[in-house]
Formats: sequence, C-alpha cells, structure tokens
Amino acid sequence: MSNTDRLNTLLEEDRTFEPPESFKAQANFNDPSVYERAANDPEGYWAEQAEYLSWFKPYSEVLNWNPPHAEWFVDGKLNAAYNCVDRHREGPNKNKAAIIWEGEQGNSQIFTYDMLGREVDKAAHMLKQLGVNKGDRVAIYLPMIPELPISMLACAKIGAIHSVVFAAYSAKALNDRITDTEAKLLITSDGSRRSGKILPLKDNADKAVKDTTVETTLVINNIGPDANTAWNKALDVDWGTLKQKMPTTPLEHEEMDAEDPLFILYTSGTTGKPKGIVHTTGGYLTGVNHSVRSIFDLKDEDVFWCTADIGWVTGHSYSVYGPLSAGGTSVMYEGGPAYPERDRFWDIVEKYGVTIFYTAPTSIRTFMKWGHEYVEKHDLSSLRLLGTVGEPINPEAWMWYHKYVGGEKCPIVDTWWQTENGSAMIAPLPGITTTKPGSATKPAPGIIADIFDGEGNPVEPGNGGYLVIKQPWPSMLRTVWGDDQRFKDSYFGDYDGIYTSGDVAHKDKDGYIWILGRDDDVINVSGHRLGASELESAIVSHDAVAEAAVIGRSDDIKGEAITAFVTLKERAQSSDELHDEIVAQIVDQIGKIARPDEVIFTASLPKTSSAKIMRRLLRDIAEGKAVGDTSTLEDPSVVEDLKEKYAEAE
Ligand code: 6R9
Repeated sequence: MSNTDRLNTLLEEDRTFEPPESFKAQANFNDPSVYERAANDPEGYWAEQAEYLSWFKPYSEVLNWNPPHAEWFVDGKLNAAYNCVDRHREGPNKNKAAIIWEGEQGNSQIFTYDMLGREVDKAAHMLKQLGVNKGDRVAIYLPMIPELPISMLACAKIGAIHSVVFAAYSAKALNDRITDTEAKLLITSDGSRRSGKILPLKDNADKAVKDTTVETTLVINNIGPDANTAWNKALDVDWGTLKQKMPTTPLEHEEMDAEDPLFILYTSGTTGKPKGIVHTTGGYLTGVNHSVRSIFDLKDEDVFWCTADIGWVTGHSYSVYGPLSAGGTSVMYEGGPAYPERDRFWDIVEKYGVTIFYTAPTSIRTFMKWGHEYVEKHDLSSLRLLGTVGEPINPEAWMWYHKYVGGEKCPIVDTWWQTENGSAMIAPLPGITTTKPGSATKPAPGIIADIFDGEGNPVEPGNGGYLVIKQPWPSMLRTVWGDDQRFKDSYFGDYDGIYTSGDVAHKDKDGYIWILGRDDDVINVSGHRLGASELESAIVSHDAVAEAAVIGRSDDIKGEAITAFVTLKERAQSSDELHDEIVAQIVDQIGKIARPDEVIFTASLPKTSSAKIMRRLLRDIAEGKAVGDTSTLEDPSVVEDLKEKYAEAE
C-alpha cells in the first residue's frame, strides 16, 4: 500500500481498545504519570532504569551529549553476559528456563540459566583459545540454534564485538560484512534445516572467508553427514571437539566500559553499501531491559516468544538481550511456520505455554490468508500480550490478531523502532495506553519523538511529516562502524542534534502516531530492510545490463514486493535466460530475501532533467495507478513504453 493509500485507510480508523482491567491491575507499568515524569527529566528516568542492571562500577555521569555523539552512563563498568546469564545463576532463577529451543523436527532443548551459563563459559574459553580478545570482532553466521545466542553471549563475556549475519544472506553479503568489520573469527554451522530442506551455510562460509582477515572458522555440527560439508584443515575447527577440551571452570567477565561496543549489526540505507550499526554495552542493555519490563510487561513467570530471526535486530533485542537481562524465559524455533502444518506456531505456543508473543505483520497476514482454523486447533489461553514489529500493520490484520490469536483479551503492542534505535521507541504501555488498530500510539517513556514538517517544525495534530527523535536515548546507535561521517550525514544531517528516522508518519487529533512507511529508497519486504541501491548494484554488475532501478510495490502479504526495471546494453537481447541470470545474480550477491518478484526489461528509465531516476513513477506503474505529475520528466514518452512492458511481464 502506498503511503497515501495507507493514510486514507488510517484516517477512517476509529476503533479504540482500553487495557483490560485485569491486565492493568497486574502490569509492571500502570501509573500514567510515568510519561510526565520521564518527559520532565529523561536523564533521571534513564538513570532509574539503569539500576535494573548490575554494574561492577557505578557511572559518574548519566549522559554526555556532544551532538550527534552521546555517551551514556559515563565511566560505568558492566558486562552484558553477566547481566543476561551469570547474575541469574546466583539467585532464585538459577534453575529457571532461560532458553527453550525447538527444532523443525520437533526435537527440543531447554537451557536453565545455570546450564546456559556453563555453555557460555565453554564457548568463551573456546574464543580465548582461538586468540579472540577484548575488542576483536567475531562474525556469526548461524541458523536459529542455541549456539547462536551462546556465541553472542560468549563474545560479550570476553568483550569481543559480535556481528551476526542473517543465515539467509549470501556468501557475498557475508564476505562484505566480514571485510568491513575485519573479523578474526567466523562461527558457522554445517547447515540449517528450513521447511524440510537443508541450507548449505558452510559452503557459503567457505566462499565468504576467502581473502579476509578471518583466521579460524568455528563450525557447529548441526545437520551431520547429510550436510556433506567440505573441511578445510587450515581454517576449520570443529566446535564439538574443541568444546570437549575446554575447562569446566567459569571464566572471568571482562569488565566493559558502558560505552564499549557490544555488537555491530548491518542494515540497509538509502545509498551505498549496508551500514554497520554500532551498539554499546550500558546504553543498549538499559534500553532493551527497560522495554521488556515496560512495553512487554515481562514478569518472572512469563514465557516470551519473539519469532524474529536473531540475525535481525529484533531477535538480538527480544530473543536474547532483552528477556535474558530481565531473567525471563525466551523461546527459539529453528524452522518454518508451515512445517509440517500451518499450525506450527500455535502448536509451539500451546506446548510451552507462551504468554507473550511478538511477530511481524507479514506473518499475521499470512496466517490470516491460511485461515483461523489453524489457530483454533490449539489452546492459546496462556497468551496474555501480543506484539508486532517491522512494518506498519493494517487495521484488519490487527483486528484478526486481536480476535483469533489474542482471544479478544490480550492487549497488542505495535512497536515502532529500527536497527539504529536498539529497542522499541514508539509503542503503547499495555497497562496504560488505549490502543488504536494500526497505530504504534506514543513514544515510550524517556523517548522524545515528534513529527516535523519540511521546515523542521513539529506538525499540528491532524498532519503528517518526518518522524524524528529530538533527544538522545540510551540504546541509540553510536556510530556507523568505520564511517562516522556517514553516521552524521545519515541520521543527523537534516536538523542539528535531532535524529531523522527516514520514516514518514501522521499525527492524529489525540497525538497518536501512525507510521506510514519509508521516505527513501529503502524497501521493506516482510519486515526486512533492503536498500534499492544495493539491489541495483547487484543487477548492474551483470555484463548485459546498462542500468537498473528497483522499487518496492505494495503487496498484500509481504508489505512490499520487489520490482526491478532494467535497461540492457546495446548488444544485449532480453530473454528468459537473461531474466533468470539477473535474478540469480541478486540472490547470489545479497541472498534469497532480495529475490525480485518481477524483472522488467525496458528501453529507458524515467529520469528528471537532472538525471535522477523517478522511482515514485515506477512505483505507480507497478501498482497500476494513474501516473502522477510527469512534467519534470526528460522524456515523457518513456511512461507509455514502461506501462506496456509492465503489462506484458505480468
Ligand atoms: C525493528 C526493525 C526499521 C524500519 C522502520 C520502519 C519499519 C518497524 C514498525 C515499522 C511501522 C512498526 N517499522 N517497526 N513501521 N510500524 N511497528 O524492524 O528494524 O529492520 O531496522 O527496520 O521498519 O520503516 O524504519 P529494521
């Protein structure tokens, strides 16, 4: 749906949902004055929140703000693995489930905090043995297996910076990220099972480490002989064999500075290659910990399932660091939602008594399409809170989620945030906020956000504009790895000291925020961010291609689907083979998530007289809409030609 269409739908939405009395009564946050208190003194509020972490040494100053550089909890010392694992081993949660893991075949493993701690210690010993030290970067390319969070926490324990790369990314994408971080070690597995198939992770890893700084590939045996992996004696070390040789004694935590990086995670931007977003130890952990207690109302007896892959920021914050820092139980599933049947998620919810369930609108729309009978096959009465993230949710999907999954009794938290934000920013507090289907509601306490018009003034209720964050917050990115200028230009280039999100949003008469979507050429496919420019450069690296323009057109299930418009070099001829080669080129360079839905060959692309490609116009064509103003086009006849080509391709 285009931003305008979405706005029109939203303007008609007038349903509201109060927090149920019973939910309110038990909620961690149920006093509405928290908003005012936090707004009047954000630093004081965040200092209070930081108290929920365990510090080895207290900080001397809450915030040192030199726009756009923030330091939070200056001089404070802590360790993320201590906060997420070991401190819980010392208390009543020692034998509580920290991670409940289920594999696609129905096999499962439960790690108590004490067991998880032992695994993290062993992994940390392995990292040390392999020469990884504080500040070194470790690339992690793993499916959703327990060794993924174990590896992340082991890095955190010794102060190494992890950079997790989503397992569906290609060898080339992995290579780019390894090269950018100059990682010393890569942790991967022989493969992954997904929807009954085996993904060849190790093959990709082997290609990706060529000519990089990686000295060792630590390989987890996840599939076994079926994976058929090649072994490179010079580089590869078997995780299981090395683990057996490790001491059983705990390993001391590295005392990290609050501002020491905890991880780097890559995300797509408007231009150029993906950006390595840097998150720190103290601020990030304070942000995620605060949000699980406030927005997710996490309690000791909860079972929290965030269905996102840990390869994305949502999984970092809400499968690993958020719930574990608060001593919660986190569910992980390695497999597809329709395997063996379309009720697999509901089967998992019932089996483990999941109480808080967090997923993406694209999944909800898929479940809707499959039909509510799959949901109704299961007893979902354990659920008490639902969440969504990743893209705007359409009110109908929200209502379906509320009715069929939440049994009309669970509040829904629609959480807006970004890789760069670290933790949820605009979202209801489920024991306080009245929700409206399709609105992420209001900034969380301590977050000072607004919507600006083109001149940088806050818009009046009833208007829309650019979503900005006016004051620093603890879990904000600190820089772009290796490119601080890009950090400044990308996020603080528009207004002095004010963070620009790149999203456009509408403010309603009650001050509620309705996110409309991106304002730039970032495409959001099923909640995954892809930069148009990354896809375009993958296409133009094909010999036959002269130029390419990639757009996201609205798609009922995925949110956006990718359409590529391609012009060929003079000697080249369009053909089915060439079409397939271009698709393969994208999959090869970026990964399957970037597979275009259409590749359309055209004689020319619509450009302004200043030679800018008019992507908006291409979007209109792909969405079958009346093409807007074409007066700035260099050659208006291009439009008719494109429309014809598009119709033929469909
Ligand atoms: C956490 C995550 C960020 C972009 C963001 C926005 C979109 C995320 C949303 C939402 C509307 C929500 N987005 N949550 N749009 N409502 N609740 O998804 O991070 O992968 O970096 O994507 O996703 O457009 O700018 P990331």
